[in-house]
Amino acid sequence: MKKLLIVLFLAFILVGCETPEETVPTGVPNGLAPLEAVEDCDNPTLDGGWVCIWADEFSGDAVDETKWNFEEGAFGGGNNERQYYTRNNTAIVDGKMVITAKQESMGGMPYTSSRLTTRYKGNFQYVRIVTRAKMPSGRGTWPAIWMMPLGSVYGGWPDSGEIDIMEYVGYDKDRIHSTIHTEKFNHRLGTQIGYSRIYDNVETEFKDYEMIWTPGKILTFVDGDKLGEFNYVAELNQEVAYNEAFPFDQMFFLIINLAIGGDWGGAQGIDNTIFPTTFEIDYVRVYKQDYAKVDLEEPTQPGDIQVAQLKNTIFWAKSDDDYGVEHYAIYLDGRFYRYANLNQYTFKGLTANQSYNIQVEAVDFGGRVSPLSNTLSFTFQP
Ligand SMILES: [Ca+2]
Ligand SMILES: [Ca+2]
Repeated sequence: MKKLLIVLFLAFILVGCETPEETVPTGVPNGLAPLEAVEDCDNPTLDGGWVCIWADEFSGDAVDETKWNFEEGAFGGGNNERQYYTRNNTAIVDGKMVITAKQESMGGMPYTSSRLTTRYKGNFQYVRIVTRAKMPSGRGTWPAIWMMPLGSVYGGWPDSGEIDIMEYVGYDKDRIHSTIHTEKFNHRLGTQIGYSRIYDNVETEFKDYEMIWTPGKILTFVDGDKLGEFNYVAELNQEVAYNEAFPFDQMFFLIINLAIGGDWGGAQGIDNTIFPTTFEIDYVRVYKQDYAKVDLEEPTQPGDIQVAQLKNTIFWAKSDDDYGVEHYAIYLDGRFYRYANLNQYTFKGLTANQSYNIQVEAVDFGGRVSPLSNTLSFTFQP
């Protein structure tokens, strides 16, 4: 039997040597293949191993409906907005997508405009999005480039999160806003979840509006200047489940719209002399980091597992990694139990009043695994 195994093993090695491309596609343990940039992206790679996986340069004659959906109707965006959204108000002009807001009655609303999404056509997680846009002008305009969750795994808005890469309300000239919405992030902790800053000439010049989203962290930028930073910090979130603080571990899709009026955009009324006004987008490029090339070191040992204030919940110090931790594996009495996306976990359905020895290890995107953490003795509360 032993001899047969050795023969089989040698045969395997020989086969492996003959076709190395097929049997060993990359150097990472989980076999991720290197990313290929899409052909229709004018800037296919960015420093840091970012590869363009989805893009629209708006270079055709019409909106590419293999990439975009129009959301049409008088639904008011949930904010009492005053526009009727129709596809008629969007055109591709000179390499740009132009959304025009007009003063005209349609479907019971006094204005028309457009709203487009990439839902089911461009769904993303842990990406870098670079858009280039020029804001409309005037009191009553409310353009935005933002993201909503593809599935509502943590519940309806805002429980599953919303990422506002940029928003602009025309009555507050040149002030760009960047915000996240979650169930409890701001209320419980008093931490700021929105940022805003004045950038010159946003209504007359195109600027890059950008987001870099990695596990537990979202950064936003205007022309490379960091505007927003949103982090998941388990130590500060002991009283709430991670998803109530930071539900950004799921697929999201992109939305681009120009609202008119509404609770925020219309807070100082609508100036009817501004119409028509346009929101112009030069490009949208979505990048993913090529883990097969940049995620090369194993994560450090997770540290300091502790019992949180939230019932039957533990948290631990994040592991460091050259890219980031995709998930943590939780062990109960030495056996694998479940994965956690962030550095907090709530146990359910264990035996009441029983004590368990808990350890955690970090796993990165390349499949490299950290050393196991220290052991916490944890008693499940009924
Ligand atoms: Ca373009
Ligand atoms: Ca790594």
